[in-house]
This record gives sequence, C-alpha cells and structure tokens, in this order.
Amino acid sequence: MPAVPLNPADLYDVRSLLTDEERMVQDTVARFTDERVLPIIGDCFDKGVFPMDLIPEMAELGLLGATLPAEYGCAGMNAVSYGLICQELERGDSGIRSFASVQSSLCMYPIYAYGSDEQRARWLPQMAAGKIIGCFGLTEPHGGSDPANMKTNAKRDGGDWVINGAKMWITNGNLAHIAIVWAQTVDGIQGFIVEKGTPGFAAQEVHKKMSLRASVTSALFFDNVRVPDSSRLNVKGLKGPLGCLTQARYGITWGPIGAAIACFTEATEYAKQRVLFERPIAATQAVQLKLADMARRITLAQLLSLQLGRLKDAGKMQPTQVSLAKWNNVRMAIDIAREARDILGGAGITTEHCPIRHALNLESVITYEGTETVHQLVVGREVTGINAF
Ligand code: TGC
Ligand code: FAD
Repeated sequence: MPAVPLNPADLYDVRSLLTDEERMVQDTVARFTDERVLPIIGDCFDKGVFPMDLIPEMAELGLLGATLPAEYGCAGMNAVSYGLICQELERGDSGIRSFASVQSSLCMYPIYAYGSDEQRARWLPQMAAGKIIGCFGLTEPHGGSDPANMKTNAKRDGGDWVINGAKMWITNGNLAHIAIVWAQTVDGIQGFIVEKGTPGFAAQEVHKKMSLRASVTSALFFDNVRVPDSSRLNVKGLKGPLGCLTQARYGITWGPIGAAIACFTEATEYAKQRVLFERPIAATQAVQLKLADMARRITLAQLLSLQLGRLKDAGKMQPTQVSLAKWNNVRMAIDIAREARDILGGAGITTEHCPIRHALNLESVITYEGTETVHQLVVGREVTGINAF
C-alpha cells in the first residue's frame, strides 16, 4: 500500500475517531482562532489586555457553557466537543481558553449542577450570551493547594449570609458581574453567588504578571458582604468546588494540546527554513529528534484526552483519570513550548513567534487547577491507597 503523507500534528489520525459533529465543532473554533485570535493575540499579550471584543463572538458560536442544555441558551454539546473547543482556543492562547473554562466549567456548571431553578433561569441564559461574566473564588492567599483550610467564612444572619475573607489569583475577577465564592460555614464549605457592586465586595487586578498576560487575574475582598440565602448554592463540603474543578480540569487536558501543536508547527517550519552549516537545521539529527519527540508526545496526549472524553460522555470518568491527563498533557505542552523556543534561537525570545508566549502561559496552566505535584499525588494516592498530601 502506498504511504499516505500523515498530518504531523495528528500522526495517528485521531481526527478520524471524531464524529462529523465533533469535527464540525473543531473546524468552527479553529477558524475563529485563525481569523480572530491569532492576528491580535501577540499584541494583547504584549500590552497585558484581555480582548473583550471576542466575548460576544465566542457566545455567538456557542462556546460558553457549551455542554449545558438548550433550555438555558446553551449548545448541549458532548464532552469531546467541549474538549475540542478548549484545544482550538488554546492553540490561540491559554488566556482565551481560560476565559471559556472559567465561564463554562467554574461558573455556569455550579449554577447548573447546584443551583435552584430561579438561579439557573436568572443567570445561565445571560452567561451563555456573554452578557454576564463570572469568576470562581476558591484559592486564598495563604495556600491554594489545600482549599479545605480556607479562612473565608459565611455566617448566617436572619435570612442573609455575611461573608468575610479574601481570594487570590482569580481569573476574570475584575471583569466579572458575579463571583462564585466558596466559604466556610458551620455546615462546612458552601458556595454563594455574589454580585458585583454588593457593598463590601471589591476586586483588585494583579499586575506584573509574566504569564497569562492576555487574561485578567484578580484578588477579591469580602468585608461584611451581605447576600440573601437565595444566592446560596445547594451543595455542602469540599466536593462542591472540587466537582467544578473536575469539569474545568477535564477541559484543561485538551487545551495544552492546542498550545503544543502551535509551538510544534512553528518550530518545524522554522527548522526547515533555517540554514546553518550549509543545511536546514531540520536536516540535523539533533533537531529531528526534538521534533519527532514532540510529535510522539502530542499523539499520546491526543489519545489520552479523547479516551477521557469518551469516558466522560459515558458517565464513567473519574477524578484520578483527570489528574493523570492534566499532569501529562500540561507537562507535555510546557516541555514542547520550551524546546520550540530553543529551536527558534534568538528569534524565539520575542512574541513575534508563539513559543515563548505559550511557554510563559503554561507556567500558569501547570500551577492552576491543581499544581503538577497535586495531580501526581492524587495518582499516587490511587495506586498506593495512601494519602501523601
Ligand atoms: P478529599 O478528602 O479527597 O475529598 C473531599 C470531598 O471531595 C470529593 N472529591 C471530589 N469530587 C469531585 N471531583 C473531584 N476531583 C474530587 N476530589 C475529591 C471527595 O469524594 C470528598 O467527598 P465527600 O462526600 O467524601 O466529602 O479532599 P482532599 O482534601 O484530600 O483533597 C486534596 C486535594 C489536594 C486533591 C484537593 O484539595 C485539591 O484538588 N487541591 C487543589 C486545589 C485546586 O485545584 N484549586 C484550583 C482553584 S480554581 C483555579 O485554579 C482556576 S484557574 C482557571 C483558569 O483560568 O482556567
Ligand atoms: P501553594 O498551594 O502554596 O503551593 C506552593 C508549592 O507547594 C507548589 O509547588 C505545590 O505543588 C507545592 N505543594 C503543595 N502541596 C504539597 C504537598 N503536599 N507536597 C509537596 N508539595 C506540595 N484560583 C481560583 O480559585 N480561581 C481562579 O480563577 C484561579 N485562576 C488562576 C489564574 C492564574 C493565572 C493563576 C496563576 C492561578 C489561579 N488560581 C485560581 C489559583 C491556583 O489554583 C493556585 O495558584 C494553585 O491551586 C496553587 O496554589 P498556590 O498558588 O497558593 O500555591
């Protein structure tokens, strides 16, 4: 049989394992990234601004709360399609995928999963339309890996709750119209929907970031913030926020595949053009080994996330499996971004080329939603039965 040229960014033809509908979702988001994200994102990163203009367009394409049902104005897609959305958005920039992850998995999902009928009807359609932006406040300044030790508290006062405390590193914090805030109560950790403008609630943007520069990151402060009991979510304990993290982490297993493909593609093209010692550097064994290794690791990550998505769509996905894929795929992408940066030599240090931007962004991605160490320890706990946290 004659050899058919393979797609270097999909050596195992993982795309052939997708349904027609999933391929259509991927193509649509890929077009959005090519036409709307890539022309502006380097500049956004340089200037440290999030491209707000893209929000209505993402909403129009059904990318916000994509897996939630149509009755809330959402697209009702399956988990694999959501993963492909994350992959294609992060091929543009981790900050754009972060925006969609937080809106979809960390804000719309808890309102859908733990919210009352009134909360769902009030917030979800507007969030799907991109008119209401959410943020998710779990991490606190004294240590994000151990959220069980949170200090932010909510105390019952008649028909209200009074919230005091602070949250740190909150994506979309200054953009958000509502915050999903997790607080310690006498009945354990509970979640509240806190509206911007509520007296005592303030957001302060984090500056001097060298990572996720095209994304807004904030600290949130709660000084006797009074909210009605009707803003409380119906879930108690750490399983509330961790349940949201499982949704977002699942998407994050896909996102960095996009970042890795962007870096791998740029490094490959560069290596074919760059002539040193009278031949393209792509003709040297050292560079081919690096590029071949990138292709190998991207292939493994694609297969891992696709199987994870199939398990999720079958209702069988387990948090440990998500941890393994988040750990593997973000590590894969950050290694590839750094290696691609090296292949570009000096040119690799500017944001004229994507690897340095992706490498810097991935420093956040490897830390948020559970650090690499946290996910390694989750897998370690599963295989040994011993909790080493
Ligand atoms: P543990 O005792 O294991 O569990 C407590 C309860 O939670 C349940 N559970 C889960 N439920 C759903 N999904 C998961 N992944 C779950 N993991 C645990 C568990 O069954 C139990 O339920 P119950 O009914 O028995 O009470 O909890 P632990 O204290 O041992 O957990 C330890 C650890 C380290 C794994 C956990 O604290 C952790 O994951 N820490 C990392 C925190 C983190 O990831 N923070 C992320 C903040 S949000 C963010 O970063 C957004 S970035 C967004 C962007 O810009 O894209
Ligand atoms: P720490 O928890 O203090 O960890 C410090 C180091 O200790 C890490 O290397 C960690 O791996 C290590 N460590 C922890 N436990 C152990 C252990 N048992 N054994 C060995 N080593 C250990 N949070 C939100 O709630 N909402 C958001 O929207 C959000 N967005 C973010 C956006 C960005 C850009 C960033 C950078 C972070 C965001 N976060 C958000 C916070 C993120 O989830 C936390 O940064 C992360 O959970 C780690 O917490 P920490 O930064 O306090 O580090």
